[in-house]
Amino acid sequence: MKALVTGGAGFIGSHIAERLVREGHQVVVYDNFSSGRRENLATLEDKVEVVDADVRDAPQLDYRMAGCDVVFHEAAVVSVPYSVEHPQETHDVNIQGTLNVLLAAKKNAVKRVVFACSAAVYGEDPELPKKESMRPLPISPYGVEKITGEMYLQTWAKLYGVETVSLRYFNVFGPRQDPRSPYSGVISVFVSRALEGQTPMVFGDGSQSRDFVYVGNVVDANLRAATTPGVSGRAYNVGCGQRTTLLELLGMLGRIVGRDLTPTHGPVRAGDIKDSLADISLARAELGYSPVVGVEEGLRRLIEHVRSTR
Ligand code: UD2
Repeated sequence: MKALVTGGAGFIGSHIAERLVREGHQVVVYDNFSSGRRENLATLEDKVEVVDADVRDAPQLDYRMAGCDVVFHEAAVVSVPYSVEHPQETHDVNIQGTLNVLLAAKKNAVKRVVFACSAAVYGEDPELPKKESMRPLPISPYGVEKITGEMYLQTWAKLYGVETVSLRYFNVFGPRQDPRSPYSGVISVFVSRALEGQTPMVFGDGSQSRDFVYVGNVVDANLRAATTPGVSGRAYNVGCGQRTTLLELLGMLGRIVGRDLTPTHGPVRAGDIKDSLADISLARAELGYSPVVGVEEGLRRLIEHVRSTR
């Protein structure tokens, strides 16, 4: 098949592109390189078509989608705090950009669009685990943008016969997640600190928990979402179905790197939720998804990767 991956030079998008190429598919990487990086495509040189363009550029998207069977829409401004500071910009990229993808998909008769949604749609409702049937209650522009994208997808499936699947990612981690941004995921920050001999900083007492999911599992969910029949218009949680506190995470990391990683503590980060956990039974039942790489194994792979690229 021919696939277009928006955000294909980014953290998750580049892993999807890599897997598609490995399976013999034709791939167009569509990325404006605002957070995506050329290095993320190092293994794909000459194997993919790279388009340096923005999802806000509707004519360009339309043009590049010609002949594509599937679109993986990973491009987004992915930071919750950034969306709070810059709601207009994140609206333009995350909502208008998604609408542009869907318009182009309809025009080009793309068979299926798979969308990178987020656990941010659940907001701060303390009920755990999160199930797809719960009412979305986002508490940030980012969460509003992601649930809006998802609703557009559902509408497209009903109105225009473009098949769509939305994947609500929990805390994804793995190689190529940039540790240098102020919005970096906690695992990328902790791993980079651990390997540089620095002390990690925990915001709060470290008892907060997240459903950390290794990027390889997320790629697997994407491929299944693209190819499983009879799931159009649906949304699925993509996590590990297991909760890890930050202190447990540091314990695992310490064992792997062979160092004591007792952290320093700072104030609780504004807007943080306490706990997060996905119910992944729907994805298991309908997509055959299974998070085969657990958190600890994922950490090992990430550390191996970071060490090998230093
Ligand atoms: C995740 C997603 C975000 C959105 C949100 C929805 C990532 C990177 N972000 O945000 O896109 O979907 O979930 O709820 O997956 N922390 C520290 N020390 C550090 C960095 C972070 O203690 O140096 C804490 C932080 O305060 C938080 C936890 O680690 O309690 C996880 O933070 P995060 O930024 O990795 O992810 P999260 O859950 O805020």
